[in-house]
Amino acid sequence: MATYAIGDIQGCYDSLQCLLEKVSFNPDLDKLWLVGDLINRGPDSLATLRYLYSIRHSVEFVLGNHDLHFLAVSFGLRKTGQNDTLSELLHAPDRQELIDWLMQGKLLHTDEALGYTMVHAGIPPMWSLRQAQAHAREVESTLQSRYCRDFLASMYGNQPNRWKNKLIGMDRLRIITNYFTRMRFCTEDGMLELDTKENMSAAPLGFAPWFSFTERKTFNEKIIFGHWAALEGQTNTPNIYALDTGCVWGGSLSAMRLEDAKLFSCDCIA
Ligand SMILES: [Mn+2]
Repeated sequence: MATYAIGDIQGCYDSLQCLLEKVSFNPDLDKLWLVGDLINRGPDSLATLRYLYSIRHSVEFVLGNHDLHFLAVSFGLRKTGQNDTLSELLHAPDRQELIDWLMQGKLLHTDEALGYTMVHAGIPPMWSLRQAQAHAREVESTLQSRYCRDFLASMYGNQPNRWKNKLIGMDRLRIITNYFTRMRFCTEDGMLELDTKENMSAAPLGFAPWFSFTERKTFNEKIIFGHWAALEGQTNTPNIYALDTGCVWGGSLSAMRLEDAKLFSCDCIA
């Protein structure tokens, strides 16, 4: 049995199947970890989600910004954008089952025995793993409560852009969600810059990649993340594993076997 962490699939179903064949994935024995952005922008969001749901007992996943966008659209709170490829999924007869499954998604998953933590975008430098877990649970429990619609309606926006323990209500949930699902660049005390999407050398003045701070409280944790295709899988940082290799942009889909950190990939099949 092995555990494979897979980068942002974004509806690239054929590439996912290629990768699973390459590692001889057996859903009865092996586990899949998915870093989020399971759907959208790519060609086959519905097939991807149906397949993952069919093997859900072998899957651990965290929600990405595209997954949350789909949930907001499915609740009628947002309109699809011109680059979205969600309409087949939105009109599928089994969409409610798939939505209900996504609503159970986490923002952070840790396996202490394996020694890895997975998030979609990152963990801000000033949070320990314990604090990050607690803050992730705040959003997860809201998504699974009767306030899920209010949350999805209020989660958009770039403010507040700085963490304070005393933040309450939707402001608090919004910045937690932005850290876990949208962050690339920040300051050491967690001020966010959410506009820049290029690689590390494009850091805006005063900002740096979230994982680059040597005083980061999770410095000794092994962290798997996606979201940042421009990194092309390179972080130059020990214990920090970037798995989004831009499949949906014509790159590749990557997997890491957690037991030995071996990497596998399949070129984009468009
Ligand atoms: Mn993303």
